[in-house]
Amino acid sequence: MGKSSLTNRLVGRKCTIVSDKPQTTRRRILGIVNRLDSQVVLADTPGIHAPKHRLGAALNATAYRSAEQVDAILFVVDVSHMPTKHDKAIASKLAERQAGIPLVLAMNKMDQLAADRVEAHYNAFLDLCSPDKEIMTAATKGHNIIELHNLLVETVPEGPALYPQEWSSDLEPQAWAEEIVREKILERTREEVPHAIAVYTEGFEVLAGTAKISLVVVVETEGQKAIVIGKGGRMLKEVGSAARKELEASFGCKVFMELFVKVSADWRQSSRQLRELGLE
Ligand SMILES: Nc1nc2c(ncn2[C@@H]2O[C@H](COP(=O)(O)OP(=O)(O)OP(=O)(O)O)[C@@H](O)[C@H]2O)c(=O)[nH]1
Ligand SMILES: [Mg+2]
Repeated sequence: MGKSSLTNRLVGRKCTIVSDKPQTTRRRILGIVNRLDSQVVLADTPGIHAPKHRLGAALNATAYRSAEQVDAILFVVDVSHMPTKHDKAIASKLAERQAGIPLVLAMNKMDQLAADRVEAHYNAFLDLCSPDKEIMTAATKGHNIIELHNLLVETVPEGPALYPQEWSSDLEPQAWAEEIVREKILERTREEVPHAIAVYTEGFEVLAGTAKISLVVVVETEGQKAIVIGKGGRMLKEVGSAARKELEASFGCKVFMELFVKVSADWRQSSRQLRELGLE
């Protein structure tokens, strides 16, 4: 769909992870867009979907909760196809939003839309949700990002800046480490595996200019554990090395990382475990 890709583009740096697997975003992450004369705070959310587990229901709840007490809602759709049943369901929920909250529609993936389909798809999405403002975007190509930013600035009421100018996100370093490790696993796994993974921090300390991070990768079965570890530990090593490099660049210090894999059957169905992982 492109919510996180658009967030990163608008912020101008990576503050939320992106992958080609559905349900990549699991928590609300603020992306703070600072310009000389404005600050726009975006709340990137999980994608609303038909849940298969307690985790999915929790993700939907996070998304809907994030749409409360906001100055505007940015509804991101994939304009490369006509509105789906799913888009319709979200639109009817959005129609029940609190009175006075403007709706901005971002019709993303315009790069995938055939020229002779533009009018039909554009009109279908406008009819679907009657937005206050709309724009077509291509997050991956950076099309219409400045225009979308301007539209948001025009739409939300003026107020004092909520965060320091140098902030671009509200994530703590250890939460960012968890997200980056999960991203590196998402890039390397398929089918059920990406969905069955969660990452949490066991230790995080900065000593003499080095961040020492211990992270646990939770999976649901022994089979998934074997996949994540890989032959002779190769996969886990690759994940750790890619994550470490990226975190060193983002933290600006040396990173020493330890990764452990733990099987926890049915964690996605367990209210207690979802709460412990900060997902419910
Ligand atoms: N062609 C094309 N692909 C895009 C565009 N925007 C996003 N993508 C791709 O779509 C996939 C999903 O993008 P995300 O930004 O993670 O989407 P999301 O809405 O945050 O997804 P969830 O967090 O899983 O709900 C990634 O593979 C992106 O590279 C776009 O404008 N055009
Ligand atoms: Mg996302």
